[in-house]
Amino acid sequence: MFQNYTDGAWCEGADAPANFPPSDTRDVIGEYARANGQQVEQAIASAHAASGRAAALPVQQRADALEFVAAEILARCHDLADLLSREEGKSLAEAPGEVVRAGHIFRYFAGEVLRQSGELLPSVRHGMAVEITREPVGVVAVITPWNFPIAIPAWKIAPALAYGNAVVFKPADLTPGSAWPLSEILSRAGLPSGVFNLVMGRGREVGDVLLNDPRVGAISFTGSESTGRRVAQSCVTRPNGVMAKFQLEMGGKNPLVVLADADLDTAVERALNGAFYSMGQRCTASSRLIVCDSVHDRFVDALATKTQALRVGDARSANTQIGPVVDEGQLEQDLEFITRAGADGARLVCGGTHQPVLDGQPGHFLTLALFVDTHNAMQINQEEVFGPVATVIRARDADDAFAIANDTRFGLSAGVVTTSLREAGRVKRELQAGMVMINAPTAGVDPHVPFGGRKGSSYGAREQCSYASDFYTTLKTTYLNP
Ligand code: UN1
Repeated sequence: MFQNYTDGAWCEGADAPANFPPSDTRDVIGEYARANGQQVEQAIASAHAASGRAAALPVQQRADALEFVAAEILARCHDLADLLSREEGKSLAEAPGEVVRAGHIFRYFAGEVLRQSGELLPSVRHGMAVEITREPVGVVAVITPWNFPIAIPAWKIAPALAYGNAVVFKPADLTPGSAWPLSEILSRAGLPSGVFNLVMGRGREVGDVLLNDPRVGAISFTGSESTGRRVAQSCVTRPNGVMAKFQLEMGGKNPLVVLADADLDTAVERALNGAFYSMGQRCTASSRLIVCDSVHDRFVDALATKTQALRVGDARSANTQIGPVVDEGQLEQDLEFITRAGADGARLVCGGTHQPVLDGQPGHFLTLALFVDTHNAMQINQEEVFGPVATVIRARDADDAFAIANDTRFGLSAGVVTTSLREAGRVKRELQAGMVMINAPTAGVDPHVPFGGRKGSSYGAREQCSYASDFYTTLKTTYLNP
């Protein structure tokens, strides 16, 4: 049984259900403790008591701890990727990339610990000076989704610790297996007791306690829009009247625009990658392919052929390119979206069928769905599916394509495929998204630059890199009159 970690000790949960992998539902990964409310409160109390020690930890020791975690993740990449692939269903071709990214993020923040600085300015009042410094927030709750079960925890926990906070980490209930080794490595990193805590379990139980406890000063959340809204509401209506800081990464309905001058092979490759890799289970997935009229038919033909050629199967089989959907609930949701799109008049070119058994294994397999003849107002183009489902929207020209691309409540990532430098510059200015990808897939981001979106996709400070300090620290302005 895999336990929770509180105040420097491994501890029981209220129960410990088994965790089943999506590629073979007969298999069991392990039994992972689920904390009850009281146990979550103990983890918060332990983080709260340790927050002074976290802030006072000498920077070299902090940097060494993060470097230790980075080195061990990278050294164990093969095994961690195998576990990730087995648990979440990301193919073995993709899983190592996520693990390496987690390692590199810890390494980046190990360096960042030693690069913290402040500012010293002359005051407008004669003889006085003003100093601007950053201080830790205190206790940070990290609430993460199942789709990047090691990289997203890494990009929240590493900066939280780097900037001197204590952490309570609540991984997704579907993927505790990938969160657990990361936590186990952190438990041996030389951090004082209570600085890092792990509480596994369900959002409604564990998450809600974290959201409502006034000792938690900041909540970093990635997940669904509806849960994001709940996080925001509870952070601003805390019973003690003190609002918590919060940072939300939620959905996307990311457009990939294919302009008339695009290189077609590039366009098809970017669309395949963005729409279907990681089973489309990425908030950065290219779910709307907006294609200019003059290249539309050729693009659709080529994309349909390549989509059907992608091999769906057991995530850990060597010739699988796309694994299963993460669980039964997500599969049902994907199928509902597919049925509704058909009823709304979208034409299914290929895929969209559940395969209950593949490679001789019972799993949540879904063939890759490509819809054409869709309009932007259809539900399939307005709601995030979070599955291997892509739609093509025909645009008259570039103006029409950009207008469609922006006609969404989301604004995380947006891509364009073009050979024109002029159009590339225009797209950078006009697309309403936190991240713009020119001739690159909308998904798959670098670890050392800001990550985040606009509109309904995100709220609060950006994640990753030195910009993460905006969330994980609070500024202090000191006036010095010598
Ligand atoms: C990526 O596209 O590389 O939940 C990362 C998600 C995002 C991470 C996407 N927060 O899908």
